[in-house]
Amino acid sequence: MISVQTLDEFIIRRQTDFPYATGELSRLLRNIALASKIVNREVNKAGLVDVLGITGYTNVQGEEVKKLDLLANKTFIASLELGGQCCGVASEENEEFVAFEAESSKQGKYIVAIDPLDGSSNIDVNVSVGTIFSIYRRVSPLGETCTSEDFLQKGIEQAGAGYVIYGSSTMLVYTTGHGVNGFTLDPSIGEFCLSHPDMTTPKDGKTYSVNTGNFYNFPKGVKDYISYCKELGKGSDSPYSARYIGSMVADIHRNLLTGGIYIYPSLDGYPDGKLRLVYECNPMAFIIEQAGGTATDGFRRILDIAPQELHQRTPIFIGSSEMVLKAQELLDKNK
Ligand code: P6P
Repeated sequence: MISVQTLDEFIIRRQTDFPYATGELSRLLRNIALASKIVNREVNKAGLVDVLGITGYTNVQGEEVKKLDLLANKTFIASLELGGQCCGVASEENEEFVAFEAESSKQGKYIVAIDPLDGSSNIDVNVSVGTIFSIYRRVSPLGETCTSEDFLQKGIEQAGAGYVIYGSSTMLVYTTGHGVNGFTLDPSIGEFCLSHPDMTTPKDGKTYSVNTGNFYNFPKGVKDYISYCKELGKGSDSPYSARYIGSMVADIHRNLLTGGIYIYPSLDGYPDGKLRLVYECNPMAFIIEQAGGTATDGFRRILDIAPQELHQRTPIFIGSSEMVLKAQELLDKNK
């Protein structure tokens, strides 16, 4: 009988990684996992009940907000507020961070930044979507409401980060700085079970994920890297593959497992690209680095960038180190 290790059991067992741990980070991770099970239920039945479609609202990004976005946002914020270990949440869906006012919440040691449902444009066409979360120890005093400084820490300060991919199966992948582990949801028991222990990403790969529809709007170095990938395939019996789902979590998850690079660069009209530093790029960069990969903005390590505002964007080159370094080499040539 193969012994199944649930996420709860794993978190508690690994709590010893933190000799001074009081169990609060463990409980916070379990709150996130609980919320993701609820979101998973809604995502899986989205086609059956009226949770699809547009709410008529737009979020701070000016993107149409779909009902599942709102539901996911409320679910994660509620679970984190009820859990008591978190004193506030920043979300893609909220212009300002949410500071929890309950006295018990003000004692929370952590803050969370989250993209509750990334890739939501794929919801209506049944393509994988994801949740991305980033956990920091607060820098503001315990017992007070959290402040913007809590949310504008460099990515290198993260206490934890993870993503949930709602795909052919639902997986939760996370790190607390001691490697990366993946858990697959077993709906028959409602538990995330350890399925991908100690995840590492190949140093090199042959998959490049970038929206080549923007090719003529990319910087020359990015164009040169895409051409380089295509050139390597000429006459080769194992050419590079272009794989782009339009869902960052799904693309990066695949590349983490099989090797590859995901690129969302700056482009004409979007000097900082599209993806947000605080709740998309930093958590994914922490995970990829912990798995042995690399994440930069084309020039600087993502985790070293000091955020200036909550929803700021950054270009991102993330994945297998050899591929990111090659892209960076071509960018440097065209500075
Ligand atoms: P484009 C989804 O909206 C997202 O934030 C990422 O998940 C995805 O990789 C990217 O944007 C897709 O953007 O401009 O290529 O459609």
